[in-house]
Amino acid sequence: MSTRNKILELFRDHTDKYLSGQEISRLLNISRAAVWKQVKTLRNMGFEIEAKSSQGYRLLGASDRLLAAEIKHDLATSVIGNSVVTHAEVDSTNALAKQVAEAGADEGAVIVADRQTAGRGRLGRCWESPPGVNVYCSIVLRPKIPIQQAPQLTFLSAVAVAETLNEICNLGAEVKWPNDILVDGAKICGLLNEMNAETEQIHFVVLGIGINLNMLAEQFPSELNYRATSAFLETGIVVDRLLFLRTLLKKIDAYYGELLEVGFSPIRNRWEALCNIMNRNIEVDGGKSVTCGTVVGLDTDGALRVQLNDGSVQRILAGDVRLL
Ligand code: BT5
Repeated sequence: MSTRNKILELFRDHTDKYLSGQEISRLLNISRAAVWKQVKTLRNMGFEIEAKSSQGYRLLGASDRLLAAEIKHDLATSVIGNSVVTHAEVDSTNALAKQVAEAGADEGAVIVADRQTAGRGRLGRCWESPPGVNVYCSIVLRPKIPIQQAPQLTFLSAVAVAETLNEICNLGAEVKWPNDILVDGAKICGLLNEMNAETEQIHFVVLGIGINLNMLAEQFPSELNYRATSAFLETGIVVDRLLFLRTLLKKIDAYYGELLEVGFSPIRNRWEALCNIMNRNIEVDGGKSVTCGTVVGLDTDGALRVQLNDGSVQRILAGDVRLL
């Protein structure tokens, strides 16, 4: 952890009293000049730090910039967020998470960026990632589950994001098979889960999550081929990104533990309850063929189960779903 984050953690742990420069320098084994320099930087970052002569410093208010120490503080998760790294700017949090996973990062490592310069969607598409408004994060997992079950993690993250949007932002978010979260039909979140595995063993999975929280209409690219939205555009209320991300990480942690312990059923039930196409007539364009039928559920490998007119049930593994 950087010196700055260590100081921040000390402040967070002692909001009820002043910490003198001398005390901080002793606790962290740094010079008093270094303490002063870091306090100045934290103030520039938006932290309100009171200085009282002969008593010391005290944290009054937190900045909205997502910082590792703030995210980790009292997070009380068992796996997710064991390590958290935040960046002002990266090309893609998924790319970085894959690098750290390949270098041996522990399960639960979280990479967060304020801005992405090359945020990635599926199939080489881009994810628009302006600074200061949204959440872009990637989580490294090393689940001991069969490879065929890896898609369960996409549904797990979809449920966690939709529930967090509904709880924190009071939205009626729905999940769209396989990897989108929608509000009134407009995309508010995209998930990009990438796996590194061989034959029967998963080395790691990176859960990539991009959520539009405070994004303004003019920050969306004009050439979007479908409707997109943000929590702010839906409610007119600015979302506390830190509170949102911490709630989301706790939820993912709880659901991940549950998945490993009791299996996919509880996640599947929650996903089906949040899914806007359950028991409805749809058309799936799979590229080569189009399937029409009624959605009857989700399989353990993430396939969508669609009942055809003749009563048989077909498993859809990929394609674009349209409501009829
Ligand atoms: C996705 O792809 O929806 C997955 C997006 C995952 C983004 C996260 S952010 C953190 C992590 N690090 C990364 O580099 N990526 C992940 P897909 O279903 O292919 O949708 C991409 C399409 O969504 C684009 O082609 C645009 O049409 C549209 N789009 C781009 N930016 C958007 C935004 N901010 N909000 C809504 N739609 C967007």
